Amino acid sequence: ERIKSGTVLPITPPPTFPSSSHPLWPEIEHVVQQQVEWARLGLGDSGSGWQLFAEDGEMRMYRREEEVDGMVVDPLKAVHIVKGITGHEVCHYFFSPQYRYDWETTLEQMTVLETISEDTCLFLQTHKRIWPASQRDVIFWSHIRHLPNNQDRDGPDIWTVVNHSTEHKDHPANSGKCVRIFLTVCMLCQTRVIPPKDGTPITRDDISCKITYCSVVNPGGWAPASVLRALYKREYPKFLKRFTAYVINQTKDKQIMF
Ligand code: 16C
Repeated sequence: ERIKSGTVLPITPPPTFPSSSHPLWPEIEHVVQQQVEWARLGLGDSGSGWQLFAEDGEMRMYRREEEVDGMVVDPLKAVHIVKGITGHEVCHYFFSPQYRYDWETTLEQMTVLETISEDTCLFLQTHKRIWPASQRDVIFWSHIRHLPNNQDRDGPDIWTVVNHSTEHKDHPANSGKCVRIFLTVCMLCQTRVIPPKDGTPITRDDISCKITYCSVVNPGGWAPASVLRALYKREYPKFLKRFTAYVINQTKDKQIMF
């Protein structure tokens, strides 16, 4: 139906490693589809409603001011173009638990509560406390997916990671010292390759990755709007710059992972 009506939004193919019997699976399918469509829309026509709040080289970060019950839940969209790395590499380092302490500076502790399948995990994370607010924790499933481009032969493949809050019976929200955060995050990556004209093999100089990072975080408990917005303004650019530099550094002497 979508192909007939000519829209460019992808139909999300089934996952490479089906975990379709897991109780979370219908939600994962739905949220991944929705987040990929939202990320691919970019800023929409003329970027309406999106405020640029940080810019550094190719990186641009936009937010919309939104509050729910007086609590800041500003949606964020960031776009970045990074030379020398692929979307598969970006998503691999973003998804895989073994690298998280290397790049996630606000992290205090990370636990993998469940490995649902090779492409889907359940995480419990506690983050550093910002005085005088209470410490925050979060439980989310994380899913990595390759979306091959079979509709537009010239268009790039997509790799994505989607993180979305969920519950866990052994870790009820707000039962200990932490206030539970709720989040939805999507990292969407498209790789551009310009093969050398002389026919020599593709090197890291010939590739770049367009990253779209979208996030909505509900802080879970009240914190002053000005403090939260100042925190976003400082922490999101810091995260995306540090994380992409980390991927460049990790991959520079390795074979390109397309
Ligand atoms: O997407 C990112 N990371 C993923 C893997 O960890 C995942 C998790 C995101 C958790 C985001 C919540 C972070 C809460 C941090 C609390 C503040 C600590 C600041 C300490 C400063 C020394 O998707 C990358 C996430 C980049 C995070 C940017 C910061 C977002 C601030 C959210 C504020 C929440 C309320 C804080 C209450 C005062």
